[in-house]
Amino acid sequence: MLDINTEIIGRKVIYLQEVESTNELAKKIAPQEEEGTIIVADIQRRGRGRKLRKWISPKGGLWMSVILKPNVHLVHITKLVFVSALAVVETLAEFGIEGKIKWPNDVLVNRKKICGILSEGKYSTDSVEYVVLGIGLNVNNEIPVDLLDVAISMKDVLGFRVPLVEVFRNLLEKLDKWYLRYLDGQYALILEEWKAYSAVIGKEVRIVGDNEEIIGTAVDVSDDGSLIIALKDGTLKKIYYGDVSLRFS
Ligand code: BTX
Repeated sequence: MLDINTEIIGRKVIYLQEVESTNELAKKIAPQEEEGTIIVADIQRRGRGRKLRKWISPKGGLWMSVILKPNVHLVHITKLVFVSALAVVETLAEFGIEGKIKWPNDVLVNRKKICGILSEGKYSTDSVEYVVLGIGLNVNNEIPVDLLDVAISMKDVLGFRVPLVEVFRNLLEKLDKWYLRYLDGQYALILEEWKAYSAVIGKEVRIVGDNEEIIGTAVDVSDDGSLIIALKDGTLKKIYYGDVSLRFS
C-alpha cells in the first residue's frame, strides 16, 4: 500500500498495468469520481499530447491523470497547468534535477522535454464540472531514438534508475500542496513561483500557430495563464494556451 501524506490528491488511486490513455479513461469516469482520484498506468498504448500528438509511454515512466473539481471561475483553469508544472519541478529537485518550465505545458532539463502536461476538462463560463490533468514524466523509460534530440528521462540525467514509486509519491504530495494553495486563491504566489522556474521569461521566442507566427520577447504571464510577448515595436501581445507552440529563436 502506498503511504501518501495528502489531503486531496490521491485520495483514491486507480492503478492499471496497461491502458490506452490515462486522460481518456479519467475523462470517462470523472463525472462519477470524487476529486483527487488518480489513474496511473505502467504503459499507455495510445498516450496523447496536444492536438492528438502521440505521447510515447513505455514501461518505466510515470503516466498519470488526476481528476479535479475546483469551484473556481473559468479564468483560473489554465493556472492548473502551472500548478502541475510547479509540482513536477519541485519533485525533480528532490532527486537533484533542475527542471525549467516551458510555457505552456512542458518541463525541460537541458532544453529537452522530461515531462509533458495535458489539461482537459468539461466547463462552461460559470462552472467547472471537472478538469483532468495528465502528467507524463520520463523516469526510467527508454527514450526512442527519433526523440533523443528533444526528450530526456530522469535516468538519463542522473545516470542511474530512480524508484518510480518514490517519484510518484513525491509528485502527489507536491501536487496536493500546490492545489491547496490554488483552492485558497494564492494565484499571485503560483505565478511568481512559476516565473522563477520559467525557461521562457526574458527570452526571445517564436510562437507558431496555424495561421501566424509571432516573434518577440516573453516578458510575463498574466492571471489568465496567457504569455505576454513584447513585439519588436514594443507592443505587448497576449498568447493563449491552445494550439500554438513555442520555440526558442
Ligand atoms: P505536446 O503535444 O506538447 O507534446 C507532444 C510531443 O512531445 C510529441 O509530438 C513528441 O515530439 C514529443 N514526445 C512524445 N513522447 C514523448 C516523451 N515520452 N517524452 C518527451 N517528449 C515526447 C505534451 O503534449 C503533453 C503530454 C501529456 C502526456 C500525459 S501522460 C498521462 C496522460 N495521458 C495521456 O494520454 N496524456 C497525458
